[in-house]
Amino acid sequence: MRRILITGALGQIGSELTLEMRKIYGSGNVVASNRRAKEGHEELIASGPFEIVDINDLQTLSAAVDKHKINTIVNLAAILSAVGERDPQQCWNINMNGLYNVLETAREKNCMVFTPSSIAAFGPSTPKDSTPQDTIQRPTTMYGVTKVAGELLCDYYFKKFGVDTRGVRFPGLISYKTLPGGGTTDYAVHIYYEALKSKKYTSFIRKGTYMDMMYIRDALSAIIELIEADPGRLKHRNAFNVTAMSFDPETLAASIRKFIPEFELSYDVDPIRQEIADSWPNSLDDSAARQEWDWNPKYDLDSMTKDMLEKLRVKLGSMITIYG
Ligand code: NAD
Ligand code: AKB
Repeated sequence: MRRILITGALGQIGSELTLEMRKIYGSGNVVASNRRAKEGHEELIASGPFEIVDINDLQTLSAAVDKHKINTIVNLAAILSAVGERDPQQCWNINMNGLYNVLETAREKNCMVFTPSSIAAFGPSTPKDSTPQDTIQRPTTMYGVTKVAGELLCDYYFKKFGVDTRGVRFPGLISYKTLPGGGTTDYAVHIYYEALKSKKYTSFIRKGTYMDMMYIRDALSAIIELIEADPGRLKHRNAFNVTAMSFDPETLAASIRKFIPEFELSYDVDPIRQEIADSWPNSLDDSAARQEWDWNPKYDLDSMTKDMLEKLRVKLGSMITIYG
């Protein structure tokens, strides 16, 4: 039986993954944790076990694993790209020293570890289109540096110590429950909120900047499917390219206009986040994930837009009419 500890569970992914995993594995078997409790997550905290765990505190992490007889750690605690450029020391400390604590705990207590990498693990010298699974990785952000190093560290713990480590390189994730935590792809979430508030949005990412993206429903499936995948089929383990779509702000606005025809997009480019976006791929080749564990996303741009707008309209109490 799986006994799962999710770190960083009150973030964009964890706040949805916890509830999804509780449906599948049973509420009592999925322990949510975060370095602090946050407002707005009362439902999640009440729906099963919750612990305050800072992954930089090895003793507390280890005690939570013992207390709940954990055999699977899903490590979502991290600092994302834009915040990471503002505070690179904190980014290194949490993304690397925290991950090291997670892996050491897993080694000592015989746990599986899932930890996500990102398209940020690539850099300006990586092939930009249909970026291969195995290719040049020379990222230019601290976040990207920690993501490549994290991929390698997870590979090392598997080869050296036999820890069952697994992970994917997520693209920008789009969701409506919890706002993203300070990344470069966040514009693609904010745009839906503003479309439903004022029918207009000012993008901090320039027209023509393509990045891979994915709807949260597919991201949750990727995590659960890879955790449950037959280890005998896995050749890459820790850094599978996964994607569902690639678009620039104009393409996204065109999709929103199918449902809100008056929607207007303008630009006020943020040079720091633009530079980060320019260093990332336009589109990924995710054939290894498709071959090794049958990865197959369900949402394309328009089906994601429809669901986002419908769900957010209810959440925001928006009176704007959605067509289509
Ligand atoms: P997020 O910023 O929304 O959430 C991170 C959570 O971790 C927050 O609740 C934060 O309070 C918590 N946290 C921070 N430091 C901690 C610490 N030391 N100990 C315990 N908790 C701590 O992030 P997310 O979007 O949910 O991302 C989760 C993982 O997925 C990260 O590794 C991220 O790099 C990766 N990822 C996310 C995306 C995306 O678009 N969301 C894309 C690619 C990869
Ligand atoms: C970010 O923009 O930092 C994240 C990511 C793609 O890793 N969304």
